[in-house]
Amino acid sequence: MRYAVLVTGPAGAGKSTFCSALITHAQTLGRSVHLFNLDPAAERFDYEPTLDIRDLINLEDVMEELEFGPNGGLIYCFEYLLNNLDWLDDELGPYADDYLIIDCPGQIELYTHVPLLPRLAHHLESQLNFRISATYLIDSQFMQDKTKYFAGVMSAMSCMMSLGVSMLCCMSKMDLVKDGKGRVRREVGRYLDPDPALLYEDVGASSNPKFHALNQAVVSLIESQNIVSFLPLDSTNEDSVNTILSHIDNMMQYGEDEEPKVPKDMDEGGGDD
Ligand SMILES: Nc1nc2c(ncn2[C@@H]2O[C@H](COP(=O)(O)OP(=O)(O)OP(=O)(O)O)[C@@H](O)[C@H]2O)c(=O)[nH]1
Ligand SMILES: [Mg+2]
Repeated sequence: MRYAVLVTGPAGAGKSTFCSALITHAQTLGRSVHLFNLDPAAERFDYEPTLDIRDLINLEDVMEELEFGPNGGLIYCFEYLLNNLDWLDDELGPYADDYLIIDCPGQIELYTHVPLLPRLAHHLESQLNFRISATYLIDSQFMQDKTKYFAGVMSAMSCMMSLGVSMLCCMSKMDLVKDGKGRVRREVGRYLDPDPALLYEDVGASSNPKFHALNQAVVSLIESQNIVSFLPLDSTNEDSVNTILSHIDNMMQYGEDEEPKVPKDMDEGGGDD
């Protein structure tokens, strides 16, 4: 069995940092994990990816040669990948029993408007025998009031619906929201697993009255679906990364019938840089 976890979330949420922390940690556990960079615009990595969309197509070249702007260029890159999935099949050939951590780009519309991730997930599952899950990261710095919380929840839900795989929602950079005594600041902490009663209260307090009914409907949705409580993530803390890894493993039922493996020698860089 092969496993892949898509690390998704808006720009700057901490996806690449989390990927590096996750790989570093998994390797200390003796696990064979590989980074797959899916961001054609990525510039540098703490951790050299084993698989890299930039080996297939590079945003800079597309913008230069085809005279696309950055967004059109990105979409072109993904359409190119989807039309050349045999490249992926070849690249993934040598990693038969491995665990892939897929660092996704931060443009949310790529998850929903362009069916890149859903189609990629489907291909990995149905053609390449992967078990897939996803994490969705939201920056805790934005979780300071109810409207931002709603926006975050809605974007997480839309990603979950378009991907159609089990998804873990994380609030990233939790080290930045501690008070002087190391406790998570209250206004952020309450959005980790929010009490609907509090959200209802908030709804009445601050927003434009025109939107009360809509806001209340969103609160009921959050309450009834119970799918978007967030796990705290601090990529600078190995215990925190370990907790998230355990949740991901559980979601994919990783290791229920496997032995831990010694990491394989990886093909350094996969060609010229
Ligand atoms: N303090 C702290 N900073 C973090 C953490 N995770 C990420 N950062 C910082 O947040 C910034 C963005 O992190 P990235 O990992 O590049 O975010 P990303 O989601 O990959 O960004 P894009 O690929 O541009 O969408 C960087 O300056 C990181 O150092 C964290 O857990 N704690
Ligand atoms: Mg990144």
